Amino acid sequence: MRVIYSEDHKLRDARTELHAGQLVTPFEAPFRAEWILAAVKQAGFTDVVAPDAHGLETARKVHDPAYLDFLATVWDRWVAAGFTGEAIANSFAVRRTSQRVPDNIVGDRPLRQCRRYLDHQGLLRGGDRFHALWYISGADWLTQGNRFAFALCRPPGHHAGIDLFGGYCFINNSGVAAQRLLDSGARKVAVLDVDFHHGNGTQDLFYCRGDVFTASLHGDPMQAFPYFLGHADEEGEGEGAGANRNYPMPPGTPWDIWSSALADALTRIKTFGAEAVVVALGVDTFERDPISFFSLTSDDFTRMGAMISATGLPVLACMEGGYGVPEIGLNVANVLKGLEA
Ligand code: OKP
Ligand code: ZN
Repeated sequence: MRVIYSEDHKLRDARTELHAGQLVTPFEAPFRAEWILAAVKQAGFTDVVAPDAHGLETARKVHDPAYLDFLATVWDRWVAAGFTGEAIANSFAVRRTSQRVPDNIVGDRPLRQCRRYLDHQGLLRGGDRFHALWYISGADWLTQGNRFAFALCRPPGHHAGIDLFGGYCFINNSGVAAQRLLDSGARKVAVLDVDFHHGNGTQDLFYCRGDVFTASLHGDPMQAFPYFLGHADEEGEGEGAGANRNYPMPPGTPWDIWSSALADALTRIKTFGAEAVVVALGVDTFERDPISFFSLTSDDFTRMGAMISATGLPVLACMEGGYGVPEIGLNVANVLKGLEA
């Protein structure tokens, strides 16, 4: 198991999050990666290397280049407009409004589009803009013939769509990694999203494509973020028809129910003909996660890794969610153990 990690994740350190009507300390914060790294090392995964610096070429194939330009410049434009707080959406392009993009940064298209998530989200400031996509070097580790890699990246990525950010995510790490595998010779790959939240961004990236199978197991969007996508009848379109699968599940969902959804997703990934699996690895399905409502135990994460491993496919796990409690480290380490068992 190659573990990929860089201290640069600490550049992403938002000040506030609007949660339940109050500005709170963000759930998605640097301590997460530090706790996870410590637990993973303690569990014996000591092959930890820094990611290679990557440009935006691969990201441009899954994100709108204009969106990437927006990310690259938004903070400077925000400051130039005289604002000192975090860049946050506070005006909404709702139904029956003009789709013209205003010149003012507050009305720029992606800043506007993020509002559909109704999620307070500080924007990238400086050097933290694109480092998370460096972790796609985990894909290259597989391409070189290795079976397992773990990209210990943050911020997470699976809510970032073609030209949208939200839910702590800006660049879709797993999606860019999947693209990288294709560019390196794989004909078909899968992104398996086991984070508690629906991988709406990843679904958006590949919804009309036939070369990437996307599957997401998550809290029912009728009751859980991101609310507006993730239903079972979203199956892909055009070339991508049949290549997206959603498994929305209710509060309290325990391992036996969750794992039958996983078994179904894995069967479909094999039938699809994926040559590798990128796992969008959130451990916020844990029973004591502070912002989620499933009931997985720490031992269940070992079982999860073992089930994924039984496909026989190469696996790149990309870190997504998992919050607040010390067990996030143990739970990630358990998935890695299950993969290698
Ligand atoms: C990101 B990942 C609390 C409301 C919900 C967004 C949750 C994003 C989860 N402030 N905010 O999928 O773990
Ligand atoms: Zn999540």
